Amino acid sequence: MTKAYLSLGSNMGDRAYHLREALRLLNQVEGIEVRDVSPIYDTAPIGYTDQNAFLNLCASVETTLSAHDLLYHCLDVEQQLHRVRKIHWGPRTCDIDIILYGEEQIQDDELTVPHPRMEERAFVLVPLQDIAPDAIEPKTQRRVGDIPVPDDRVQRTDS
Ligand code: PH2
Ligand code: MG
Ligand code: MG
Repeated sequence: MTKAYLSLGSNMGDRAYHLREALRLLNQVEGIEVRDVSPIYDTAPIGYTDQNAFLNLCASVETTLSAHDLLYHCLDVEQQLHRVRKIHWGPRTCDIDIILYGEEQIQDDELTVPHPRMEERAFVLVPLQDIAPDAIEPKTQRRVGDIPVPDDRVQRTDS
């Protein structure tokens, strides 16, 4: 069993529904158990700023899957939610990124873990610190709770 941390984001349609549905679908996968789920944050878009605000959360999962098989299922759940998106002719509705996979460091064509931009993104760090302040970021061996959070707008919602 490995504990992994995922970042989920949505900025299209019923954003909270997409996040909840993604967690439900992930939890249905054999070998993935969703454990802790952070509060949902309303966050300003980072990178491409000409798009709607996101809802973001982080979730921990216990998994018997390899990191690459976990990634496969994250992309598959995105795909299942993309189908809904296609019906609405909208852009993508749900992004699921692996932030940490145990304390492993992975770098290949498909996957980089820890997520290479996790420290630049308040929308990842703030919810991650909610559920995993004592998790270790293996590159620097720091506690997640000790990583300084960038000053982006993230606003906790009631959900
Ligand atoms: N995801 C991105 C790019 N920018 N900004 C916010 N606030 N939240 C996201 O999840 C996000 C983003 C690419 O995956
Ligand atoms: Mg992403
Ligand atoms: Mg992604």
